[in-house]
Amino acid sequence: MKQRITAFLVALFCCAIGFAGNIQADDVSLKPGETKDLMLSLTSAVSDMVGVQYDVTLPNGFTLETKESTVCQLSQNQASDMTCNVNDLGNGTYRFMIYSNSLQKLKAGELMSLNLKAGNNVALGNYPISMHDVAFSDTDGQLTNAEGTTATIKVTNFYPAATNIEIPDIKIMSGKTAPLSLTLLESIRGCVGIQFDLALPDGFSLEKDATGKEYSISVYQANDMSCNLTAVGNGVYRFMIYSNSLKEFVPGELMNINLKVSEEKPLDTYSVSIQDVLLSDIGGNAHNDNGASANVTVTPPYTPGDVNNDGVIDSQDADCVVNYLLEDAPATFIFDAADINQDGKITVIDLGYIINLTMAQ
Ligand SMILES: [Ca+2]
Ligand SMILES: [Ca+2]
Repeated sequence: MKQRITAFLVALFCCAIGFAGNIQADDVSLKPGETKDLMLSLTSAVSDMVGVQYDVTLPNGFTLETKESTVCQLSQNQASDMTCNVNDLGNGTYRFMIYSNSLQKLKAGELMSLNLKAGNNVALGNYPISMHDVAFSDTDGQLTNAEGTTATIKVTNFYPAATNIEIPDIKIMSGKTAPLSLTLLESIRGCVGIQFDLALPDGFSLEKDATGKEYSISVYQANDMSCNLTAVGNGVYRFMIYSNSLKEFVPGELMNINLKVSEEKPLDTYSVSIQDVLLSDIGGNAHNDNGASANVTVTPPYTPGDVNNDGVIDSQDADCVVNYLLEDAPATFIFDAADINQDGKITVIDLGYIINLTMAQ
């Protein structure tokens, strides 16, 4: 094997003989932050060759990711005894040396694939990736050069599916405030910001919390996120959330909004919606998201833990929950007051909370 490599290296310094083929790649489309296979191919079969060497130069912002601890995956189209060496020459250039240990010919078609990754902050547009300084070495130590080729990397929009924002149904006590939680189903990369309108029915409003804001950005998101809030009128509030450093919006909790309902609002279920959702990238390209809506149910006033609604939290409330769990429902049982953890079920967990509350009285 060592001799083969030596013969190959010696051949690279010998003079060229005629055209033997070339290395090429198909154009590839990527989103910022995405990794994709980039297949390199031979334009024609190359017989009696020890191997081929070529350089691949990536544009700024792109890298090759390793897969099974190498960046070079040889195609199964080629002989099974092929070996690939790769050297990172710096400045985005990688040198590949592919050789067959048994002098089998290189077949036309797929040669090897690379895991090409676009950086999170790569701007949308077209970028060249070049295969150059191609040299084929034959069994006599003769060298054939080829000029190489260029393919195009198209960095396209980063947008997730058109429905990416979700809000769950919630209950809110008459005259009180409850958090409305917004979540993202997919990450959003290379995004300057998200803008959306929150439409509330009559009788609902936004309430400032102890920090003086009507909302809080989730701790799961980048810590440099900012938010502007504008009352558009007619119960519509416009939120604009943006990252100063083009950080990724990660899937999961995005923000909580402090929703308030007036005491006069009849006990019923109402719909709140997120609409006119816009995502914008650094190129000013915009994308619409379908938004979301949720049911908000206004419940009678109650005190969490005061299950029998007699104005105090004591052992009778714990007894009520025990009876409820034993399917011996008490005459007065305020479900929402008993469901302390608000998961829609009465369990021993709620009983534990209530016993805790009675001891705190
Ligand atoms: Ca009570
Ligand atoms: Ca519960």
